[in-house]
Amino acid sequence: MGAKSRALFTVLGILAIVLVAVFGATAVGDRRDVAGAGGATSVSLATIDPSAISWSIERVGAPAAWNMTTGSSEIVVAIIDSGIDGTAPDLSSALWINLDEIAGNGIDDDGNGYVDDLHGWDFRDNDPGSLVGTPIHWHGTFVAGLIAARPDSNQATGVAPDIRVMDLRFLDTRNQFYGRDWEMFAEAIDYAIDNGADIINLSVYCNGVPPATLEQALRRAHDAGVLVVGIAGNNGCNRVCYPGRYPWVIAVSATDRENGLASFSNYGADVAVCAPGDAVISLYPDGEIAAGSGTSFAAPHVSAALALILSRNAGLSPQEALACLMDSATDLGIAGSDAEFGSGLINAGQAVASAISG
Ligand SMILES: [Ca+2]
Ligand SMILES: [Ca+2]
Ligand SMILES: [Ca+2]
Ligand SMILES: [Ca+2]
Repeated sequence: MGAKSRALFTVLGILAIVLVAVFGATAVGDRRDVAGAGGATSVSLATIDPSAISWSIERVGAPAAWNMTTGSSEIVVAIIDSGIDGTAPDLSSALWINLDEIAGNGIDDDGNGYVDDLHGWDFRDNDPGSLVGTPIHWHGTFVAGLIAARPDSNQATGVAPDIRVMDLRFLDTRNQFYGRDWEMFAEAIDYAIDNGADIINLSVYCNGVPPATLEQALRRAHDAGVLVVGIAGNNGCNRVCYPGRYPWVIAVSATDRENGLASFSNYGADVAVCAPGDAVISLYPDGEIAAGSGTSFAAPHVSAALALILSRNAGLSPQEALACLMDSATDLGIAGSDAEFGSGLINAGQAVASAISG
């Protein structure tokens, strides 16, 4: 790889954060009235105060979907990102557990090639956990919160609070990855495929064209029936970045509170659907509530909506699940599918309703 392309790949990170404000807990009192179910097995809908659901969760129709399903613990979204703080009360019971692995005994009990991989693997550190080794960036926890935060501690509620998330750390402490990391990226994708993920959330983009290593890994995911959700990118221009641009990746653009395209969101013919990504509310490590912006935070709504569809009907093929989502999306912008919004704003309620077989 030449110096020029290496330079391109060095910026690659995500940097989804156009705008980030961290609020103290008291500043968001109106979001803290979600009564927790307290248990680890399922969310009690009766205890969720509708006024405590954050705007983006409501905007994608999640509360309507929850009348049909809040998610199945059998459905797993692998989050290849900067690592998850699974000690946050809202996330601790949402983590996928590798039932065939005994944690901390120094043995690869399930023989999958990873020792003590209880909740996933930290590919950045090559160790079993995001909370050991190098410090994590907040990005991955924020993504996880949007997908699966449970209203256990009166904080945030994700779109699919009863599914499970697999923690595959790939981005470094600065939320970046580098030109030497493609093999690592592919390994994380293969881990998700081999260990039962139904969906992979890739809130990551780069400004160059990745090597065949990544393309092949994403093709393997597709061939294995794993849905991959990616992002358009945050340059505010007409170009969907890789890996969102691959045909096997569902590219998501970001909308704002007025259902307009967020100023930072890339767009282009490869956009499949859109979701809120401007000043959306989720969790920081340690469970603090914050607002974040980026196409990185639009994609998790889509991953979680797909997870709800599969929770409702596990018999759907990946393509059928995706069709439920795209066909029920609310058209935005010019009539019909367009470069800014794709098929439109996802509607989890209608998508889940349409997921019944027969
Ligand atoms: Ca193992
Ligand atoms: Ca072990
Ligand atoms: Ca680590
Ligand atoms: Ca349109």
